[in-house]
Amino acid sequence: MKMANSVLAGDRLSLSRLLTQIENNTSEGRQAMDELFAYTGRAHLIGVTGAPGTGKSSLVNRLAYHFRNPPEGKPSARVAIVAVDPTSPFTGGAVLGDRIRMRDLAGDSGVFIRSMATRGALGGLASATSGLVEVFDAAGYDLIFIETVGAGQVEVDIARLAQTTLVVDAPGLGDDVQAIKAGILEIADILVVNKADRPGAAQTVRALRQMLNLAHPAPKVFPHHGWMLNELESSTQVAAQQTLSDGSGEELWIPPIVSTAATEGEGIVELAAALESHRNYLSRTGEGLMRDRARLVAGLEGRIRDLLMKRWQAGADWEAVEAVIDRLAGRSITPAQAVEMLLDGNTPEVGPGGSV
Ligand SMILES: Nc1nc2c(ncn2[C@@H]2O[C@H](COP(=O)(O)OP(=O)(O)OP(=O)(O)O)[C@@H](O)[C@H]2O)c(=O)[nH]1
Ligand SMILES: [Mg+2]
Repeated sequence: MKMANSVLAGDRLSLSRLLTQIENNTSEGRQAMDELFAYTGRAHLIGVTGAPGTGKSSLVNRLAYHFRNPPEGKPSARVAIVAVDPTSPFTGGAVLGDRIRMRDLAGDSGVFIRSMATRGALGGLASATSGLVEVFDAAGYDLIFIETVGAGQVEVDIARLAQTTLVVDAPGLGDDVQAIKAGILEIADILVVNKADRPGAAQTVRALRQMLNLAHPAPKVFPHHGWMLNELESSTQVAAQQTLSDGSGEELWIPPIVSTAATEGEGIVELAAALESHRNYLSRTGEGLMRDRARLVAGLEGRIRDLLMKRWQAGADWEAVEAVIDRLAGRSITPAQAVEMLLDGNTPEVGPGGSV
């Protein structure tokens, strides 16, 4: 059977092989992705980012377990986890020790965990991640967690893949991390203060709330975010408090701050409720469709850039190209003029020193 068909049929070995093909950017992998594309667009893509060691993997483990074993009356979701360039290996849950029987997760056929090292992604990390996510989506995983470390351009690019982005913070990080945080705060849909069992957690919540207030200065926004785990009476309250109107009838999403202690399993129900609430917001307001379009357009633009470059390279007269580069290096033409000459065959009228 073709790889794409086996993946659709739920074969884990084929899925695993296809993921490797995509990481290696092979033509076989690209072909399978084309065949799978029509089956994508159904999963909830959740980015999880934050400084090293804040507890992202522990939280994802807990959330995966929660959605696999939901409270009565709710269907259990299939969960995929992509850990991008983890600084510590994703163990499938061993970090949690015996508290949560992670063997239940590791041996669960409804969970698939994949780690990807930066060096493993030949076609670029963001595009490889996007490929893996698409395959999981087509394979019928309902929730796909994408874990990344840090706050660089790669994390921001990867966050663009996600429909919901969790930014994970923890008490006791240094000032350099505080600076990083300002950058990732902008991409946060939900803020998590993990390690709430540690001293300083309340202070971390306060600091985040202050940064949020700077981002959302409207005074009436104030009471709507920043509630902590202990202030939550029930998970339904999470759903009720997260959006407000900006007065124009448009619904705004205010990132909630959720306190958790992943190792204890505290706050996981509330965090899961916040995730569902954000997903409901995305579908209710049409924002989800907009994000999906934006993601597809970004991918499209990348492909167009690549293809146009290849076409131009294939048709280029390399001697002429060398000659233009010589003039550029000699400062007798500008980069803009060089591009014009190479793409349109135009000769600039006057060079910067009048020496064309
Ligand atoms: N006290 C406490 N420790 C925690 C909590 N959550 C995670 N940890 C510990 O923090 C350490 C890092 O946890 P991870 O889940 O690996 O953190 P991470 O953010 O995925 O780490 P990287 O992927 O390496 O950036 C582990 O030793 C965890 O046991 C928590 O809520 N409280
Ligand atoms: Mg991790």
